[in-house]
Amino acid sequence: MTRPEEKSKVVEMLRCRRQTCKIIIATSLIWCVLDILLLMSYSDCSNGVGFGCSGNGGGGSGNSHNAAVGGKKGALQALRQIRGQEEVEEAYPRQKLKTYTPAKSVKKTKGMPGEMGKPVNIPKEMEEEKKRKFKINQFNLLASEMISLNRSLQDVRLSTCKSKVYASLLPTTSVVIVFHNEAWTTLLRTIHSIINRSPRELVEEIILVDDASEHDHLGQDLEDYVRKLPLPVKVLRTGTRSGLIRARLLGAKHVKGSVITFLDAHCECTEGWLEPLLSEIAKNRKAVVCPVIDVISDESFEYITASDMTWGGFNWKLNFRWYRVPQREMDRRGGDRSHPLHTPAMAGGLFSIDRDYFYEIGSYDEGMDIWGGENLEMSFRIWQCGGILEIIPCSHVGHVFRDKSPYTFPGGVAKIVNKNAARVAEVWMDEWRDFYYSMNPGARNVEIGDLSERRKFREDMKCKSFRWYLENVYPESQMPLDYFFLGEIRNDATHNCLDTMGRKSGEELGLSYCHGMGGNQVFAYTKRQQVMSDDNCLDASQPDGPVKLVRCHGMGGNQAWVYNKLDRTLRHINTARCLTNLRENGNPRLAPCTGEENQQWSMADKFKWQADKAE
Ligand SMILES: [Mn+2]
Repeated sequence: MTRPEEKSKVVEMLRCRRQTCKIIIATSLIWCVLDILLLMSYSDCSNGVGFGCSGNGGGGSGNSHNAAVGGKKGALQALRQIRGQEEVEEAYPRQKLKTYTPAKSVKKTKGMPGEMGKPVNIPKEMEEEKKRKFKINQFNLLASEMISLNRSLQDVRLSTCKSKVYASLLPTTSVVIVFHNEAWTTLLRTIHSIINRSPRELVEEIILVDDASEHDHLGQDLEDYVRKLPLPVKVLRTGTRSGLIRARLLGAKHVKGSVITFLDAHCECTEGWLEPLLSEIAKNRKAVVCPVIDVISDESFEYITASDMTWGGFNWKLNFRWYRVPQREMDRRGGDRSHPLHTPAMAGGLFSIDRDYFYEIGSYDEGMDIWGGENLEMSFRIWQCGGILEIIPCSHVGHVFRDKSPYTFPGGVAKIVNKNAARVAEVWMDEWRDFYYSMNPGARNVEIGDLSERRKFREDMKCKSFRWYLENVYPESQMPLDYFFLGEIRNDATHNCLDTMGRKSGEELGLSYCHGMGGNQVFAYTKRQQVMSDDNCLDASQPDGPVKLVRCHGMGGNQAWVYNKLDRTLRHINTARCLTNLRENGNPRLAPCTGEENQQWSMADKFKWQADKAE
């Protein structure tokens, strides 16, 4: 290159740079102006005087979003969209974001069974074959085989979801699917539904992790099949049975996308499932997000939409359960059902998480085996260590739920699940661990392994207490925040103990020989004057009627009791009667308070420990 040429090049570069500077300054100015406008319109309306406030005084700041009216509304909406994109670009460097085109709807294939998510009916003459095949995976394999791998589904989203606009640039994801002896058709339908219903640009790859399957079709056949798919699909193999956690960690290690999406191997992703998940993470990389998990019937493979009004919780046994979303959370979302829902816990099979955040927040507890408890462990960890856990109501993924697990657990299911849950309790639940142990005394004796690493993580990350979690994330929990007592309630006359006898909500409270083993004989007496056993409370509706176990409502009323430490009576407030052991081995009932021995209940034993703090 000669000198003059070089010089003109330099001049051109300078001009170019000046041009860039001008653009940068101009855009900054524009943003400044927009920011001021935004700040003004979002300024606190609680005093009713902010710009854009409706001016009716005590409207509360919650109304500020609705306060903007008329032409300004549209302008604001546009601003919000730009704002949304800005937020995304703060969390992710521009080069990691991709523009994308939403996937087209999957068209109905005429004549194929199960199209549009309809149930499949097996003809009578195939009943035998159906039964035989059901045993292989514990779902109707024959039905699954009759359905197209590209089956069409209804668009199950709320109408407000369909019109939502997401940022035009989003981070990419890798989908990690772990399987063990999965059926060919369910696994492939999962993969096809991802390919069919995700914006192509946003799925970096699908990573299949085979956890030591024994079925032939999951070997070379699978690798040959996925090679021909229009998306990169990797097949990794653990070699020996490693369990869900270690298999997922292996998959995660190979992820190239910015976000990891974990899915089960028998799912169907629905229209628009991916964008709302990625969008939420793009706005806040510490958000761990789950789709609404719809039900694919294990009997007919019908696609059944699940309620967006349920969230994840757990009981004293640390079983994950779906419960109704409380009004408190509806209010926080301004009554908008399409708005992300803060959930205390996740089911664990299906979720998306920023890849780097997955490791920052402690990935998984590798001391856990096979399956079970890891979802609660992760839920507590996310909340207590500064993340948020959400269900995104605009994202729906179907999952085949089964009554019975088709897998074998080395050493037995109970042993593994007890060990995993005990690790959760020991590391994350502080004093509330005793609810788990008293309900599940067998867990006290399991070998739980070394906890030092996980405890150190909790300390290093300065994670919050379980009390904080119960107060702020899950006030509706079955585990009471403040309680005076946890343990058996013994009658002084007969030395029998209150016993749920394993009965369900609506059934009568029992009484039986005190065995000292916890479980059905464990009750908590709470600051809210409840006598609880797991999610049921002692409940009496008439002065002479039975005392029942009824799902705790936390509203006092029929479930309010006062325990008197001095005369040791347990008095039902509404009826002013006392819990009485009328005759040996009969169910305890209410009777006028006499102070006799058959109304004296002792709550004093080794479990009593939170009394001082609660009083
Ligand atoms: Mn599953």
